[in-house]
Amino acid sequence: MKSALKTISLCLFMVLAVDSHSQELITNTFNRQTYTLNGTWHYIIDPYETGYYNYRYEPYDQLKQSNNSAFYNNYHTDDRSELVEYDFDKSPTLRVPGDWNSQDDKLLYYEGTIWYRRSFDFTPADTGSRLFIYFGAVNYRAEVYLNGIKLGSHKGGFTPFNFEVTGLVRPEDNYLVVKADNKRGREEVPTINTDWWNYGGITRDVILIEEPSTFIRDYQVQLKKGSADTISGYIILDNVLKEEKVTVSIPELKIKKDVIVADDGRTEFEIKVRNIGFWSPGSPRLYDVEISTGYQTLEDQIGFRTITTSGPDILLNGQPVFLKGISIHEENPLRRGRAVNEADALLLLNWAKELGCNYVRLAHYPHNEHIVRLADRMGIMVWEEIPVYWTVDFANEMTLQNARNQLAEAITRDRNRASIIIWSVANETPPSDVRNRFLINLVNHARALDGTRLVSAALEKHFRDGLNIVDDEMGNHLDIVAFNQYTGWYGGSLEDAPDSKWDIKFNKPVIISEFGGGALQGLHGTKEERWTEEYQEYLYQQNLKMIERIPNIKGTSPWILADFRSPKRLLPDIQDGWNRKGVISDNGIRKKAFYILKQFYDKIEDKYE
Ligand code: GCB
Repeated sequence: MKSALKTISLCLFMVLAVDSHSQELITNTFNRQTYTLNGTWHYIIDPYETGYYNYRYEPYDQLKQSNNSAFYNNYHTDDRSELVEYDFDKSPTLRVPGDWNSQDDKLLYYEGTIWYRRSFDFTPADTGSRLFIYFGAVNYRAEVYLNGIKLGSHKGGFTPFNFEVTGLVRPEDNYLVVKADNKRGREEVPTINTDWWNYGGITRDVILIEEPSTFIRDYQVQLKKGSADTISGYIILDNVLKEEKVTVSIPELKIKKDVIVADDGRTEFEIKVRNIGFWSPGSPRLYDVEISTGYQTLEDQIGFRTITTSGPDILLNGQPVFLKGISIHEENPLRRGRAVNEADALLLLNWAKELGCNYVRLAHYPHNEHIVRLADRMGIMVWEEIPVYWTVDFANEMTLQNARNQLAEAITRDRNRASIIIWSVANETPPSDVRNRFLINLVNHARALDGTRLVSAALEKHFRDGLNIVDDEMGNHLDIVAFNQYTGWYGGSLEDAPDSKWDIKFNKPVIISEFGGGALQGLHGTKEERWTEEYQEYLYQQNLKMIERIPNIKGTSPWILADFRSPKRLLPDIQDGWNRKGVISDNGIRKKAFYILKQFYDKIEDKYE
């Protein structure tokens, strides 16, 4: 077996198929017939992309595809069309899912290409099945090959993608190869400048999905916008050859509705319901929903709630709600790496619960599906965001298309999660016409993909003539006016904070999407001394006094739940590569500010507890 593997692994670059981008996303992989490809994968560090480009810097993929292309006709002194100088079997291994930076010391700062390979045997349960390989996420760019055949590529480090592999999988000795490349790029999303660690690799689950030849690929089953008694949505079947009957049932609500899917594969439906038990933080009720065809029954666990605004109020199921939140990065500070599984999600959301939160801001990119499914079950409302962060290349059409694609992949994956109440399209982007055009495009895209949720973005405030002003043009286009402000950390006096004056130009709900300051856990001093827990504690006291008085304030998500790694944080003995604004330290210890925030939340009455 070992030698056979070696021989086939040498055929890695025998690319037979045309490069294609990833295909239509399969949703609800949690309830499908799947086989994990997680585990240990061999890896090769390839900073010069030697496995991808030949000595004329021509991609092997393209050489193999087009033997009369400019590539092929380039002058070659000898035949170097296949790489032989590598050996996966003798190479070390990494855990998948997982970032590479935290698994091998020499990869801590690595940004570039790593090749991964996993071998597997597989026999489908049914011989007529279709097979797909699904990646929860690869940061940032993935090129994927199965048994030497290029399946395609994907760009965007935080969203899922899949490829059909029907007919390519054999009973034994399959080898799946991924080129993961986390090089940053000026025109990418995010761009080169971020305040978080650029964790590389196959950071989320990899699975093989087995489906019948015609299958339920995607659907939405949610309360219709503006209605508390009509469930509406759509169903998409893949490979519809004739009209098909599909049944949507919610046994607990005694719903059983037949719909017909025509041969374009898609149908929309509406179902009247009575006595629905709404999802809320105090009662995170999920119903078993079944969608069935003649060949398949797909289950999901779905909560039903409405989320709307009315003037300055956010209404959950028609009742005003205050968002008691905290911002979270997708990182387990205790393991010092990307959060990758349900245990990591539970650690983070349990901390948020302990703080008294009913809401989290999952910053600054879509987190893994484990955490949003857990938020559904734990009753925590969620702000989900795409990494349009700071200064992406707003004038660039490709950058916009990339952001739109990441937004679509996030919404497609999560549109049935009751916990998600807000799609955020950006964080702290500098206002200009070209930026407005970019963001308005994303706002419209989000609304077109999912009209049932609120759309926002974390904006900024500015200070003029003794006034804090929020007048970003985007405020006119968003459902919620959210902005970050760092009074007492990046300027502004803490002493005067409670009396600060605010001029917010929009009659909409206001969320302070970030505030905070850094403290090294265990460092003590006076409240005037930066980096001490006492300074951070005072900063929270004063900011919360200020926030209470901000007109139309309907929630906040301070920065941030836990200290997180950031290459921008250079101060020796204090930061050492960590952003220290966590209310919990990198060893899980609550700082003093944690208790100030908790007290503040505990005293806000909440109808939903
Ligand atoms: C911000 C950013 C966040 C940073 C934070 C900070 O405004 O949105 O990503 O980490 O400030 O700590 O400066």
